[in-house]
This record gives sequence, structure tokens and C-alpha cells, in this order.
Amino acid sequence: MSVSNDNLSVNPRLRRTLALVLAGGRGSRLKSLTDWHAKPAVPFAGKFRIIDFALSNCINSGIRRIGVLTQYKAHTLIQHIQRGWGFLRGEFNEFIELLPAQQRTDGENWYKGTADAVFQNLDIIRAHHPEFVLILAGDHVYKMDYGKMLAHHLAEGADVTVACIEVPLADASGFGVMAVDDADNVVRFDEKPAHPQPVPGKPDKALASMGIYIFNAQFLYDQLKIDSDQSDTENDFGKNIIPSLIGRHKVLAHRFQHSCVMHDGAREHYWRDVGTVDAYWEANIDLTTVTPSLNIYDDSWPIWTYQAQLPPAKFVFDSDTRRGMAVDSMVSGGCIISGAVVRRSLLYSNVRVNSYCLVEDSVVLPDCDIGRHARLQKCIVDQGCVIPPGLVAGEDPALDAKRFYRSESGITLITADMLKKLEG
Ligand code: ADQ
Ligand code: ADP
Repeated sequence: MSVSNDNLSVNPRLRRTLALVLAGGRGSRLKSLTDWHAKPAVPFAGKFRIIDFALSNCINSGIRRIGVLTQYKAHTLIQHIQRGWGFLRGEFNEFIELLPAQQRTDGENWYKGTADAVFQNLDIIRAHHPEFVLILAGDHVYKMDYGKMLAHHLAEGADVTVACIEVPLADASGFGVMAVDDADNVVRFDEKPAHPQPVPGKPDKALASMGIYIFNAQFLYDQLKIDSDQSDTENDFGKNIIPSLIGRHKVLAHRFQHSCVMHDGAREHYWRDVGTVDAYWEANIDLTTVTPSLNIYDDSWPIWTYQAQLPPAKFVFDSDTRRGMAVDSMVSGGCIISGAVVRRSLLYSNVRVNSYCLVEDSVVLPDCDIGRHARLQKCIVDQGCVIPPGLVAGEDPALDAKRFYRSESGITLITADMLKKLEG
């Protein structure tokens, strides 16, 4: 495969690319974590929100014209973007524009599938006169140079290019699964197949779509029109549009390994859909390890966010408990750990951990207060929880399942609503 490393020739084309970040999905597999936020607005890695990764990738790749398509529970997402991402300069034809579902078309529908979300905004998109449209999901954590993908798209003269990655065959039925020829043209695409096809010669791997597409703009408009005229369509890129193009147009596969960013001379082959409680816990806890798989200290590919200004984390040694510490942990601004022990955990902003508490292998979202003598093991504590003194979670699976949400692999999710019910 020939992928040009010469981003120079791509640069003017990147300026004529419009990125559309799909940020309207419900993300129901995150259970109560998405009761109040759209999945892209769910906090991640202590100070970010999930959407910051896709948006930072755009800026780092040189794409500075971005639309964010919102629908479900968009309030905190919109607030986050308005507060943090307003630095682009309209004078240079740079922008981040929020495109809410607004029933613009004749139908009575909000956005149906992902393609409908784009279709309903076609007039706005056309008005920007893009040459290429890059379609992204707002709910994946990864670092990727979209310039390399565009270079590949151009070099091969594709109509549409789909980014892909090899995933374990056992997980593949959650993805669009494709087969390619020797030149990486997509010859088959099955959306979430019950029996996914393995990669030839690799019986335990499948080639999965990352849900990232580069379309030639006019080609996209034409396909959206064709799709919207059909009656038996869910107006979805993965379910309808991409499969309908195979064999009729040039659909190119672009392998993530060619555009993931470098760190310390190695490619950072990290792409995660933190879409389940288990995956969310794992990806957060991984950051507390000595050498995490995702490097967030990389100043050559910064991840931008909005965060309120907060005082530094504070650790108070209590002479009665003879404790007051956190180890193998990340502790964000505004936290106070007083007379307690925190291990292998990630604390988001403004978390108070009070005397005699033990917090281990847990992810505590912003603005929580953990009452004295509480013990938390393998928990995710949702934003704004006040954990009552003495509460023990993560030690008795049957009891946890009754009071909270307990995942298959034994992670306990605690939310403010669940705690309220406990009180009542
Ligand atoms: P899924 O992840 O199941 O599969 P989907 O639920 O369509 O994809 O969500 C894709 C993105 O679009 C998400 O960021 C979501 O928030 C957003 N979205 C969903 N519905 C939306 C709507 N109506 N309006 C606005 N935004 C919306 C897709 C592909 C697969 C591929 C996986 C990779 O269909 O082929 O393998 O992504 O994760
Ligand atoms: P929600 O509880 O609805 O999710 P958040 O508290 O997360 O809302 O607020 C959204 C954004 O606003 C976050 O990025 C957060 O850091 C920021 N924020 C929260 N409180 C304040 C504040 N008092 N001043 C400035 N920014 C804030």
C-alpha cells in the first residue's frame, strides 16, 4: 500500500475538508453514565470529555472547519464546546459549528441514523463548499492524523475511504466488518454481522470499520439523496450507505496503523470505543498504570479541553487515621484526600475523600464527596455523588447488584439517583 508521508501536498486539501463529528447517539451501553450526558460529553481521563479526542485530532491534523451534530441530551456537550472550543478564527475561515437536530427536512423525524443527521444539514454543509467531508464519531478515544488518511484517499482516487482496524474476531459483531482485495479496496461490508468473517490468514481477527469516512463532497451529497429516496433504509452510514456502494464505486480501506500518531519512535496503536461500563472503567484505570497504552503527556499531539480553574490536589495527613495518600493514581485539581487511602484509582475534579476511607481500583467522576469510613473497590462513581459515611461497595456482588448497577466483569456503577433511592 502506498501512503504518502508528504503532508505538504495534502495541506491545501485539508483546508478544503469539512469534518462532521457525529455526537448525537444515545450510548445506552454506558448505562446511567449517559442519563445526563450524550456519550461524547462523558468525562474521560480526569480532565477531558470523550469528544475532545476527535476534535483535537482535527486541529492537530490541520482541519479547522468542524461541524458537531448533536441530538440526544446535548446540553453539557454544547456547553463544553462553547466554553472550550471557541478559539478558532472565523476570519481565517475556521470554525466549530454546532448542528443540532432541528427537523429541518419535510419529515417529522429527528435524526434517524447517522446519514440522516448529515442529510438534514446538507444545505449548511454545502454552503461551506468543502471538497472533502470527513465523518467522525464523537465517542472514540484515539489519536489519529487524518491528513495521512486524506493523502491515501487522494493517491488512490477513491470515492470514499473507510478507516479500519483489526479487532479480535470475538468482538467483531459489534462493528462494521469488511473484506478487502490486494489493493485494500473494500469488496464486502457487513454491518454488525452475527458471524463475522475473519481476515484471511488470521482466523482470530476481523477487519473492523472505525466509523470514520472521507467522502468526496459531491459524491456524498449524491449518495445521501439516493439513500433518502429509499423507503427501506435506516439512513445510516454503516447499515445502508457504505454497503450499498461496494462493487459500484471505489471504496478504499485505510488502515489505522498508517495514521496513528508516533510517540518515542513507536506508533500509538490505541483506538477505543469506551462504550460500555467495563470498557470505560478499564480505559480510565489503564491511565493510572506505569506505562499506559494511551499517552496523554504527548506535547506533539496535544488533547485540548475546557476545564474550570481549580486549586491543585491536596493530601492531608490525619494523625488519628495516620493516613492521607494516593498511590498509583491520578488525582485531578480541586481534590482533597484527607486521612484516607486511594490506590490504583482515577479521581476527577473536585473529589473529596474523607478520613478512614479506602478507595481502590475505582474511577470517581467530578464533584463527589466520599463520606468517612466508606470503602470502594472496582467502582465507577458518577458525577456529583455524595457517598454516605460507612458505605461499602465492591465487596458483596449480590448486595451491589440490588443497590447499584453491577457489570458482568464485576464493576459497580454508583450514581446519585441510585444513592437517593437507598436513602428513601
Ligand atoms: P456504531 O458505533 O454502532 O457503529 P452509531 O451508533 O451509528 O455507530 O454511532 C456512530 C456515531 O454517530 C456515534 O458517535 C454516535 O454518537 C453518533 N450518532 C448516532 N446516531 C446519531 C444521530 N442520529 N445523530 C447524530 N449522531 C449520531 C458505527 C459503524 C460501524 C463501525 C463502528 C465503529 O456503523 O460500522 O464499525 O461505528 O465504532
Ligand atoms: P453537568 O453537571 O451538567 O455535566 P458540568 O458541571 O460538567 O455540568 O459542567 C460542564 C462544564 O462546565 C465542565 O467542563 C465543567 O468543568 C465546567 N464547570 C462546572 N462548574 C463550573 C463553574 N462553576 N465555573 C466554570 N466552569 C464550570
